[in-house]
Amino acid sequence: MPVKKNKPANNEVPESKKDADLNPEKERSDAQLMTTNQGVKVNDDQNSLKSGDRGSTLMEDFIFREKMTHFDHERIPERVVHARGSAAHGYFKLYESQAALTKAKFLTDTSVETPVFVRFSTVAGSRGSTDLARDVRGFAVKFYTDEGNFDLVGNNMPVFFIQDAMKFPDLVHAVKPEPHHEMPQAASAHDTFWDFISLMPESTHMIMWLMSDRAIPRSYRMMEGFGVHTFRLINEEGVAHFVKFHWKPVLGVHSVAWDEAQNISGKDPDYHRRDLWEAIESGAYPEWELGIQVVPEEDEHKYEFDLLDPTKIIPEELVPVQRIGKLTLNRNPDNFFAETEQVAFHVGNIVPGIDFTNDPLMQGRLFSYTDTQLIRLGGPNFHEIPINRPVVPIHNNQRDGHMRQQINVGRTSYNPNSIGSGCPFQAGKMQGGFTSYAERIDAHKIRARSQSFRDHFSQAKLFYNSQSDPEKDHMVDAFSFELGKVEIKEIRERMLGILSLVDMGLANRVARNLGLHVPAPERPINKGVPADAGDEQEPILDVKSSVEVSSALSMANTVKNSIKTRKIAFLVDEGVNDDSVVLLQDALLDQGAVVELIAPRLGTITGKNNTIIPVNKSLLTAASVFYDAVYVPGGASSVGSLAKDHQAIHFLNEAFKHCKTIAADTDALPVLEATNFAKKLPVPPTTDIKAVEEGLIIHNDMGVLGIQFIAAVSKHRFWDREPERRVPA
Ligand code: HDE
Repeated sequence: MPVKKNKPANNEVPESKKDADLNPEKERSDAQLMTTNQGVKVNDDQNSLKSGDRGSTLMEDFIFREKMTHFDHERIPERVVHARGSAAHGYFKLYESQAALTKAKFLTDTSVETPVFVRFSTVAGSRGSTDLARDVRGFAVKFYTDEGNFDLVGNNMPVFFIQDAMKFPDLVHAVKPEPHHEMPQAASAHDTFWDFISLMPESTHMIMWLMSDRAIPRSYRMMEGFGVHTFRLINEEGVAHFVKFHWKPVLGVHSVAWDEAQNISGKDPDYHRRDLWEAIESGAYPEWELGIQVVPEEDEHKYEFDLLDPTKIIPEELVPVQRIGKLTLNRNPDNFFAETEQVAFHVGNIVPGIDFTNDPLMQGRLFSYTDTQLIRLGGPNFHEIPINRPVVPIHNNQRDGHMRQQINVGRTSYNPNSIGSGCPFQAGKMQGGFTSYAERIDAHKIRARSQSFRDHFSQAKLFYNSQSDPEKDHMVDAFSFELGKVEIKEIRERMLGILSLVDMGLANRVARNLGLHVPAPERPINKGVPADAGDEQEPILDVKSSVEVSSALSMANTVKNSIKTRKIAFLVDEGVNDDSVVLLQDALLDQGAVVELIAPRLGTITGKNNTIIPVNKSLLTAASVFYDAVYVPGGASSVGSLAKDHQAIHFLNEAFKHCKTIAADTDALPVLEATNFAKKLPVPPTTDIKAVEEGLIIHNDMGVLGIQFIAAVSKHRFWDREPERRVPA
């Protein structure tokens, strides 16, 4: 039975046939008429049935009751984590067969385009919370393969806070708004979170990622994704390899500044959702390459970390990432609820050729996802919701339950049977039936953590040491901000103790901002575990990472060769030099950037050559934080007006503070001279080198200005400007 993925038949009137004639007596086709959910035509949708024209509403009004009952239940419980999300459809295409590693068809057949649905999310906030919270981002991919659904339910950070799923409810209770007053929303900067973290040294590596700029992405399209756990790939011969999955964004990995993130949260909490939606609508399809790190089974114990420990990466210097295919998102959902909200991902959805490992975090997840979806999606049949259905037919003996869609025919719902001719039969190995990897297990039943999981600092150090100076500064700021919001001094001190075991310089800088001293280092242990419970009280091991610096961990080394989809603001007013506007606009659009003209008011303006130019946004609704760069064209009257406009000057000050490229025609200099960074302006005309080093461009040759501007915008940000940024904005 072929599965219809989207748009189940409904009676919606197609957009193009919208009819403004609301005359109730007009002849219409049945398809245009309203019905109840039982298909009964409704003749009055405006009034309930009453006992007299001023009488009470009658219980027998089935039309009213059905409408209201449905409305009452329109909301389903939000996800307990990852509640805030946005998604899109697309496809995955393999570059080269991976048959040597796996028998999974979507990873061996390069002719197949596997449909996917991808949902990005924040973790801690509620459904309506801001996109720009400092948080981990979910990166969940459902591959609708010809052998069933494979879900790669990952994050934008390659490690996790805890090593055992047993601790997940505690972690989430600690980070969610505090239970007595339900504050703060979508924020980790509060006592309970840092209380927990400071008592869980295993979270130290993840905390480094969370306090880095990875936690405030510029766009979902510009972040990496990771499967986190080590999985297994199994080939036709049954040979297994360990594998880590990566998603590498074609546009590179970029973030915003923390001050900017906070600003965006107020001005457009839907910033990432809008960005994803608009990019896809405009045809600038987001793309990621799928990468794998492969470790042969015999190398399981080769490294100083345990492959099963989800608080560890495999540094790319030890095992390079091979790029094996590309994911492209090319279609926005038709209906947010039906698709983005109702999609149910599960780490346990795997296909033949892929298998689990004994990572205790992964093992716990295998239970949690179905369990949570049973309640969230109202029963055991959520796999029948269109977005969750596989593209291959389903045949089994599962029956009935809440909201069953399938009408099973016949007498048999058991196996083995003879009455139903034995159907459905089990698929033998030759017919692609799933067989688990026959891992040898010979062990005692214990409730404890492996010794090999006891190093909590080597990779936290590796991460910190791999950051560029601006990135380290941002981490100091982030720790200072978050711990500065913590009210209990002992928690702040305990955290400083943990930081001192990562890097004394980091701990001292944060301590200074908190007005505290770094306490004498104490070897931390996982606190609160009774001495007789396993061996949790054992000290943490002092392991040294065999890689000291990994360039893949710093965003400074990411792809910086394109301005595709970057948003550029042109600040304009009456009398603007329309030649400059058109020339630069054309050059930028040609490179795939998005240009918006911003003026003191909406409508149109007249250029100095009398061109009528439509304005996209007014200074009242636009803000510099929505753009990657700003350009101020010349034109005496426009320049004169903008130089006096406090909103235009604020726009520029803020763009400077957030280290963005700023360009102006030489005759627009008076506008830049009215800013707080006037003293830092280069003497025009700027050189190519200076432009790319500093991101400040002043030129009157539009050809040169265009080249310098494009080169500078592709660098993303000029973080080196920050130490001097003490520019009020
Ligand atoms: Fe999840 N996680 N998780 N998680 N997770 C959920 O499932 C859970 C973990 C991740 O867009 C829930 O349907 C446990 C790691 C994503 O719909 C829930 C543990 C990683 C999403 C759940 C983890 C993730 C979820 C909530 C510790 C990265 C959103 C709603 C053992 C590899 C998927 C739901 C979407 C969602 C449990 C840890 C990624 C409660 C118990 C590690 C991207 O089942």
